[in-house]
Amino acid sequence: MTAFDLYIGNKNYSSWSFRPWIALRQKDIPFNEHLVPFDFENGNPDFADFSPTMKVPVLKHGDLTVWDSLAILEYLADVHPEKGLWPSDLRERAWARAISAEMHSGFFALRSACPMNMRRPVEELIVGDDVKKDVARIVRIWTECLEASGGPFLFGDFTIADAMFAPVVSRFLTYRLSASPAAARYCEAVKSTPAWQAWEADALKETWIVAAEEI
Ligand SMILES: N[C@@H](CCC(=O)N[C@@H](CS)C(=O)NCC(=O)O)C(=O)O
Repeated sequence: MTAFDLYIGNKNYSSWSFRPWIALRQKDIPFNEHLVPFDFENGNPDFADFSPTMKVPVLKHGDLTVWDSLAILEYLADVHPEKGLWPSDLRERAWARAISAEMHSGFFALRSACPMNMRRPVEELIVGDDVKKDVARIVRIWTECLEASGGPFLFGDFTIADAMFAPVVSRFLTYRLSASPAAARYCEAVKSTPAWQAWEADALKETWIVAAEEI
């Protein structure tokens, strides 16, 4: 089969890149990784070589280019139906898609106040009401899914929904955003995956600093 080539940004900060990467690794789908670091001032002109939007992640599969993290994950699910990237049950799949879309198009307060930054020492961050509202909604999503599925992941086994929320898990842990025991158990389950551990080990070795993400 034609190889997948995944273009990503800095592992410490690139929350969107983390989503397809963790899904590919967690589902044992082989791929070639191309890490192209951001240029913090002006954007990296090298992104023009592979990305129609000058953003990452981008997936290349033969002569096909797919950009946008959720579109990449959908494509991987289409190419590898046997990998269980979406839940097999119709109703669960609908729910998984709904929460993935909600994640993809929302939670702006959380995203801007609490950037993904795996190197940042773990320390509680005092956040405003808008972030608290996002956190409460996410905890509710996770709790409802975990109660219905029994865990350890949102729909039992690891799916695209977990990949979509992996960067949020990172933020919850780094900034100690929730005291919910269900959220803590879920964060631990995602963080314990071999795929997370491999990404984080690489992120911790990076030395690039994006000042805007260091809050
Ligand atoms: N909706 C897009 C967002 C992609 C995105 O914003 N990527 C950021 C990195 S996490 C980026 O490439 N930024 C580079 C830049 O803006 O120069 C997706 O889900 O892939």
